[in-house]
Amino acid sequence: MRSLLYINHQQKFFGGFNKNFSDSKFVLFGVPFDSTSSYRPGSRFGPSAIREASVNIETWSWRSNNDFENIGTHDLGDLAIVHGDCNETIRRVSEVIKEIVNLKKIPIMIGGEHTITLGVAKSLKDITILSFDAHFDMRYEYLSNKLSHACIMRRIIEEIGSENTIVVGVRAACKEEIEFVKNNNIYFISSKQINMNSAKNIGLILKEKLKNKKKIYISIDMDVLDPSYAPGVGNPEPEGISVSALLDIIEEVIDDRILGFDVVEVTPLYDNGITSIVASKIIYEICCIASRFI
Ligand SMILES: [Mn+2]
Repeated sequence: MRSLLYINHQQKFFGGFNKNFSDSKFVLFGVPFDSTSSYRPGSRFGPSAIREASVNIETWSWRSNNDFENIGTHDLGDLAIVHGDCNETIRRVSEVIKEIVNLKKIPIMIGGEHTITLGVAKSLKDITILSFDAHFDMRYEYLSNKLSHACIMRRIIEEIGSENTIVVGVRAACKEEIEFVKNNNIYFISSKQINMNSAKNIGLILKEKLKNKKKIYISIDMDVLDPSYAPGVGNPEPEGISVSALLDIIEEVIDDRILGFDVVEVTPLYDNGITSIVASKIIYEICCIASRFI
């Protein structure tokens, strides 16, 4: 059976290897769920596309002077989701996140549609969610659905409070959302503010804003990036930010308070492969940056 040596299992795990659970600070899982996508579905295929991309790029981080291979993750696999049942899927996300955090590990969740982040807000207390997103996602309901991806930050605010919710890179909104943001004093930074300034300075402003917060969770909707960097998303929006700007900002805000992060909305059906690669790169970089502090 010498020929079995030629069989390659590396694409099963993020990064091409699976560190054992007890030695891993980072614990990754996929949530292949896209029940409420209103435009371009397919983010249920995101986790496997991101894993496949991850084994095809290099792991050295020039930002951190470190190698993701020195850090690694334990890849749990994918959550058993319930297609069509947002409530149950979100409940399962929240149970898994709670257990990982209770074990003093950092969860990395790969989506899936953005709705899954509500599971995080439901399971963790005293957190601030820093959401990188082209959209506010703050409609009260969308197409008669209060659990739509287009309402998810509104539901998150109901869980953790408007003072603990920050949206960065936003550039798409409806009138209802603009009024809601104004009335509730929600802090946001538009993509225009980022594109007209140095991303590092924007990061420093955010760092200051976060200075009294206890725990920080980062949610990255890939549509925060300009569609030229990340075409494979459910709702692309022009005038986004660059990959470098996103990582420059993240580099300034991450410290030992990071509780976990997610990368959502990659839709491989509309991708030329780049979006999954960028998603993998973002995960590698965040792990390398966070490892300086934890
Ligand atoms: Mn979005």
